[in-house]
Amino acid sequence: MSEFIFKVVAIGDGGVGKTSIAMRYAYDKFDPKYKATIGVSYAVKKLFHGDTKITLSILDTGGQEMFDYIRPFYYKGSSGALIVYDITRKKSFNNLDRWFDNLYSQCREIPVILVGNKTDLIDERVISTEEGSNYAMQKGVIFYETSAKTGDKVVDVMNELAKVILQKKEKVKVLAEKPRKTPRDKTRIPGFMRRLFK
Ligand code: G3D
Ligand code: MG
Repeated sequence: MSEFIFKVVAIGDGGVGKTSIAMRYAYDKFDPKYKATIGVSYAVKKLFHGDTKITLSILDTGGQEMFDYIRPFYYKGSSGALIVYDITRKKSFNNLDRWFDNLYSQCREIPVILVGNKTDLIDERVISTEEGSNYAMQKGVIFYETSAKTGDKVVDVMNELAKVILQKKEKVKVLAEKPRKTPRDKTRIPGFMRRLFK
């Protein structure tokens, strides 16, 4: 059995529900009174993918996104990211380009899932599922809509993110393990020995 620890970041405008998604996923709790302290904290959850044990640690900005686009240290060492917007707030959707640029400027080729949160607020929705999904397609990322309040699709999003991170990791491993057939290897074995084993 193999075991991995993946750090993932949730980014997007303040108030879109990043902390709530992390809380819902890690503790199955939706607590509107929860207010992250300034600084960063992790919500940690273990899961299995086949016989691979994965620990996902979701880093929380602790509200620092309000002040500025978050600092590079926040992204450092991340294996994957959720970029979250609020389906009831157009501005959070319009800012997505900046969040993508911000992330990709720090982490290249990182698996990303776009998340439209707060689907429980049916009457307040201003961004349609189609708009969200078209935008995700244009960016070449997976798309989900969630509700941290009801828990709808939260586990699915995180499982999917863990899956794509793992797939990417395995692809890299396969490439790294590909046997090298270099002339150097050949010359190391004397000719008469190579003929012996033919
Ligand atoms: P952030 O971490 O992205 O800044 P938070 O966002 O998780 O702190 O959430 C911001 C506000 O949105 C919170 O309300 C929270 O309860 C609410 N919220 C988060 N997710 C959902 C959701 O799926 N549905 C609904 N209806 N509300 C949600 P307050 O009132 O504490 O600011
Ligand atoms: Mg937060």
